[in-house]
Order: sequence, then C-alpha cells, then structure tokens
Amino acid sequence: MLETECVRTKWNEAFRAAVVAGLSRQRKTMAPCWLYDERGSQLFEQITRLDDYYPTRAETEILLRHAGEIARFCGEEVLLFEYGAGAGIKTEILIGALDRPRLYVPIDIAGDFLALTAGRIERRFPDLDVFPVVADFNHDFELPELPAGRRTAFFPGSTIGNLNHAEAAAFLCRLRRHVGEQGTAIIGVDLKKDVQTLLDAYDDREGVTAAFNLNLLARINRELDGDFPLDRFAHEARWNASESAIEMHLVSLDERRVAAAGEEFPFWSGETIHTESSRKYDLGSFAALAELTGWRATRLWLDENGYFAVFGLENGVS
Ligand code: AVI
Repeated sequence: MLETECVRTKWNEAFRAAVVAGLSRQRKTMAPCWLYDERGSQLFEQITRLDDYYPTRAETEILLRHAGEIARFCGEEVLLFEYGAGAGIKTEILIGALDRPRLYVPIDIAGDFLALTAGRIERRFPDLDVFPVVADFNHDFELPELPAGRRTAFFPGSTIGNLNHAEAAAFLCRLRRHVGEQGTAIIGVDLKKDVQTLLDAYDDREGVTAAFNLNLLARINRELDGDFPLDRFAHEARWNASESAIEMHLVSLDERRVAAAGEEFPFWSGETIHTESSRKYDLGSFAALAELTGWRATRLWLDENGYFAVFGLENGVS
C-alpha cells in the first residue's frame, strides 16, 4: 500500500472510531478536527473572509501594523516553526518582515496541504529554505535534526482557543521544548468581548458557518454510509459563560434514529452534537496560562478594537 493510502486508511478508521464513540456518549460530541475534510477546509477559508468573522481581519491588521516590532522580537536569522501550515497571508507578512530568516518549518498532519504551503512559500521567498514536517502537533512528536539558531514558534488564528485548558497547556509546553532556551513564540489569541459580536461571528448572515458545521454530517453520510437528513439538523452557536467559549452545535429538529458506521444512534428532538468550542481569553488569563507552562509573556500587540491579541512569549528558562 502506498504511504499516503496507508495514512488515509488509518485516518478513515480514526474517523469511524471517533463518530461511533462521539455519538454514543450521553452528551454527543465530536472533536473539531473532523470539520476539516476538503469541503470543510474550503468553507473555513470562506469564513475567514466574512464580514461577520472578525478574527482573521483583526489579526492581519496587527501583523501588518507591528510587523517590524514583531520581527525584532524574534531576532535575526531565526528558524521559524509554524504549527498548522497554511495561515497564508499572515505567514507571508511575518516572513517578509523577519531579518534574514534561516529556515521555515511548517508542521501539519495533512501532507498534501503542507506540500502546497511549502511550494507557495518557496516561490514567494526563493532565498528561504523550507523544511516541511508531517506531524500531529496536538500530540508529542520529535522534530528532525535542524540547523543551529534561535527559534520562533508561530501559532496564529487563535487555534489555541479550540483546545481545552489541559490541551492548551500541553501544547504550550511542547512549543517551549521545540524552540529551546533562547526561543520565542508568537501566538494569536481571540479575546472575550460582547456576546452578540461573538454570536454573529459564529452564526454569520451568509450561512457559511452553518454550512461548515453541517458539512460534518454530510461527511459522515459520504464516508461512513450515514443517513443524516441534513435539512432536519440545524447549526447553533452558543455562548458558554462558565467556559468562556463559543460552542458550535448541530441540533436535531425531531426525534429520530440515524444510521452511521454500521450502527444506529437515537436523537431526541432538540438534542445536539457539540462540534467545537472556541475559547475566548482575557489578557490576564492567557498570560497566566503562558506563565504556568514556563513562558514569560513579555510582549503584546492588539488591534484597534481590542478584539484580538498577538502575544510575544519568551522561554522562561534563562
Ligand atoms: C480554526 N479556529 C480558530 C476557528 C475558530 O474561530 O475557532 C474555527 C471556526 N469555527 C467556526 N468559525 C471558525
């Protein structure tokens, strides 16, 4: 079996196992990573361009406005690691501002997507060496041997908000190990704000976020022989104040039984599948999380509305 086929087979098996486990729970839930098949990734791209979805705009504004300062914070001739390749324009802004970056290391589990990103960056910055690493950055993995030099970890998009507290802490510890003693990190973090702005961003007027969420059911139908009636489930965005998170749910509009992956799953009318949490931090709570994991949060850049933060972290080990 070809290596890519093998990865795909394992991934299909993991999807099947996640669906059976997630839909068998008393509170049905699926991890957000399953939203991103090819169609889901296209829909997410569209979300980032919506008027209602402010995070991409706000973070890009910060990077454009403060690129020089952020680059000075990272230092000269750095090795830049990006977790989750494909932040597109944001990566290009940062690389374009860095002083003679030595190497760009995009890290992602999706090998084909990673190859596209690597090719794009190589064409855009022909003098920069690019070393893609296929790995699931949500779990521990070893980096290959790389040239010496100061290292910066870049994690934009507030993807850290999709991790729970324990996962986010483990992730920040992992970054610290990867960048070593003199290392730094640039992390994009979406901030708490009025609830209506958040609800609008996660239930946009154009219905793209709804299509993104419902695509999970279409994917189950396609890949696991499911029979979810897509018009009898609805997208819902909810603010969970105690978790400080926007949650995405898929609500069953009737009582029914649904087949998928060779099993049957009962739904009561109004029952939901929780498909994503997007945690919103305040400045103090994110700085505290960073410090808890051995970082020092020494720099902070904000957009004009104060909606989004880019943190500059330094490895606390001196
Ligand atoms: C990828 N992640 C940071 C997005 C977010 O805002 O939590 C995913 C998303 N879900 C709905 N809209 C965007």
